Amino acid sequence: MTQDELKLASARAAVDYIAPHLETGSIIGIGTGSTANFFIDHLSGIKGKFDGAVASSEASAERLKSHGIPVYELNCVDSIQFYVDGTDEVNPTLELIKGGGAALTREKIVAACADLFICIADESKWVETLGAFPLPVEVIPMARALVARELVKLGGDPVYRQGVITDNGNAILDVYNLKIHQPIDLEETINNITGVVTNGIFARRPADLLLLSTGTGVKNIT
Ligand code: ABF
Repeated sequence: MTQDELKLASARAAVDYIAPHLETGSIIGIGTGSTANFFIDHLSGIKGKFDGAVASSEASAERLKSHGIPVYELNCVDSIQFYVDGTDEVNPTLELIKGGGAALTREKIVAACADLFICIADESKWVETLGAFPLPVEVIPMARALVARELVKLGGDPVYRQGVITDNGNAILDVYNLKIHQPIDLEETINNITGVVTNGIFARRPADLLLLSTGTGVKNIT
């Protein structure tokens, strides 16, 4: 199977997983990226079974609207039943590195509101230890150099993602060569650097369920 076929299988599995639980009034949180796009496209087939969605990016909001799925502001909904999103890396305790698509802050906010966070991924995203994928850090633009110096003190090699402005108007630093053996500690340490908006470690609030697509089928991992 190609990587896209694996992503599609994971996205389909997520729709199959949530469909029996949806009811009038259900709101689904939607991630960003190519796997999330497959999920949005497949979700449109059951759009009558839930009320609408909250999107983690302008791109996902546009895609949802193009399918006729209502998109709500997060501040206007009481609860999010499921948050479904892809990832850049996932470890055996379902801690993640996210943010390759620059949507990490909104993704983390929507995930924080969700009753159940379902991560959808192909097997290339599975790692024993997080950190081979450069860690994205969203920063207030005027603090970019300050934050970069602090990240070097933590042992990382930050690289400014040229030409990228997040949906929140901020910059992204991609941090190479971090060994992330204590994901919760590092997530908190980086978040405490003045000028950091958020970082792409999702460990304080990891995924609850991973639908990992492999050549022999989709595995449900909790
Ligand atoms: C989002 O999309 C991100 O947090 C992650 O960076 C990326 C994964 O992309 P893809 O699904 O295209 O591999 O979920």
